[in-house]
Amino acid sequence: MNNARIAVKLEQLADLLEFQGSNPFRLRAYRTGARLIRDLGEPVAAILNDTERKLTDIPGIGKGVAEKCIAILETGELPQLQAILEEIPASVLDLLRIPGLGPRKAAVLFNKRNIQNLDQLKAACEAQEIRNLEGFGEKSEQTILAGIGIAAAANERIYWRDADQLAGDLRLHFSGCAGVHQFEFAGSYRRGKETVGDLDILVDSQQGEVAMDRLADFPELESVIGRGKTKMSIRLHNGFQIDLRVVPSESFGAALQYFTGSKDHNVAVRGRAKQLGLKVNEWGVFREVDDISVAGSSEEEVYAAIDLPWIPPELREARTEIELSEANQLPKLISLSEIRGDLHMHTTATDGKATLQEMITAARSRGLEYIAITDHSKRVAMANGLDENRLLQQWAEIDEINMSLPQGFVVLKGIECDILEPGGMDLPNDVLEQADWVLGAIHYGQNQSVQQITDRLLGAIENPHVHCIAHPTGRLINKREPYDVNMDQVFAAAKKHDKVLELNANPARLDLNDVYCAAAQSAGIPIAINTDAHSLGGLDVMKYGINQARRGGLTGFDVVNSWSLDTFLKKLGRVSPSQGPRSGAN
Ligand code: DGT
Ligand code: CA
Ligand code: CA
Repeated sequence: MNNARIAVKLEQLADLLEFQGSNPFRLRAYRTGARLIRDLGEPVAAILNDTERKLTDIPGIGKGVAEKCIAILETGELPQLQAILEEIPASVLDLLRIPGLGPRKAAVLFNKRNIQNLDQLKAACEAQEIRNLEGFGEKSEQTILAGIGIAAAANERIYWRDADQLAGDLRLHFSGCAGVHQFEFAGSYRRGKETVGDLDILVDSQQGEVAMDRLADFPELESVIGRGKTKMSIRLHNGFQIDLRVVPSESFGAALQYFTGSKDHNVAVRGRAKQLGLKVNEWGVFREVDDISVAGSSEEEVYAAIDLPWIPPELREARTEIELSEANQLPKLISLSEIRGDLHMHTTATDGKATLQEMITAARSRGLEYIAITDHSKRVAMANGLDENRLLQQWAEIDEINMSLPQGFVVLKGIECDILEPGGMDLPNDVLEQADWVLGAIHYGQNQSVQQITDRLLGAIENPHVHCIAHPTGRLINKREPYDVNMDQVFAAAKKHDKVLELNANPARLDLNDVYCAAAQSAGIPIAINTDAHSLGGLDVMKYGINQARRGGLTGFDVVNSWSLDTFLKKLGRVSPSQGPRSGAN
């Protein structure tokens, strides 16, 4: 039982209780507990098995949540959740995923119209049966129909972060499995895609039965979908699918290439092979004339057989990678170890869970050389956003801390300043100009017209004191569409005014997306990959941003927080748009 699965059960319980109209205070405890458990650096079981420690020692985890964790670990189930699911079908949870619907309205749909799932809701909207319910109207029908797509996708695809956790569990489960010489994940997971539809495992073994038996023993298994001589598919308790394929060593590279995809990339690979008189499939690369194998055991071999340098999986989307590879101009993709700074994070001054000092200590222990503290500005009253006085006070505190820090670590004075609904910044220029680093961000009025949203962003970019736009499109993967915004104009303005755009590394945001990262790169707009941490654990999401950056083809040259502090500071001094160290093409 991993932490993610415990967290999911707590979240489901909270959702269903909310659906039933329960006390919000109790729900918040479950949701907070779920988040803390998900972000825990070790399995819950390890803490429970340790006589020296208690779950309730973790700030934010109370007795109720701790008892539920114990029940889940002991029985695999949560009795209270089971009881509710006797009355309400689990499919109503899908209704809650529709942006803007919320548990209360979903409850009306269920109680008054017996709507239990997305298909029924879609049909009812199309038949215009919803508009007459209390609290609903014609507009709600349209909003719901638009949101059903997001809810359905959320049902089918999980965040890369969650796939990664599952992949870790599977890898561990297969460790020491007899006869398994190589074990790799392929598919969208290996390509680092922001969401993953299913996990594809590839095993190099002569004993397929043994490997498949091992998969059949995976604790999260719900059912076996199919099992043959060399392949097997299973479904997990949470509905997620795992595919396993067993191949011999001499085909392992070809199979890894084939099942990593993407489909379109493979079409391009096969087309190129054909021109060379070769045939590529999951078993190897073969000469068309006599079917003799020329490659297969490694991916490098497979690409070499069609006269190409190996292509990193993140780029295999049939965009520009074949041409770049052909010209030997594949970018040297950014890696986590190149990151030196983190330019977006919160503290307890606003909605962060850790103090300024704790964030600094945590950032230092993660090997960073500089960070910017960027709490919210006052417009975000819900998060206790900072007004001028509190901000200046925080900056004074940072000045003092900087003087006591050893060489090699610097805290920059920043702010995540709201871009107000009518346009303009939430804090006056004479305050912003004292900052080292100003993020402009939209949190309100996200449903405005394309013209309004675009003008607000352009206004922020044109403001001489704003350095960077945070989460530029505002999307939340599987939860909220991006703003209606003209990104061509945003890119043009960022270029003209020499501004940075953020790639927010939160696994639910990953905003800019991969395609926009590539567009920014070709426009010469630098990117800051930031964690937007609201807790100490929040600093660890950088790796998800790195995935997305790699998919966008970014190198250290493109990413400002991979630069040395000196180079980055020169950039802030607006010396010139391209002061970064050129890591160049390899
Ligand atoms: P996902 O699972 O929806 O996130 O995306 P993928 O890319 O992992 O897709 P998946 O799991 O259906 O298949 C993994 C890879 O295997 C895919 O990227 C290409 C390859 N593949 C799978 N089925 C076929 C097929 O029928 N034809 C071809 N050419 N390739 C396939
Ligand atoms: Ca897949
Ligand atoms: Ca698959």
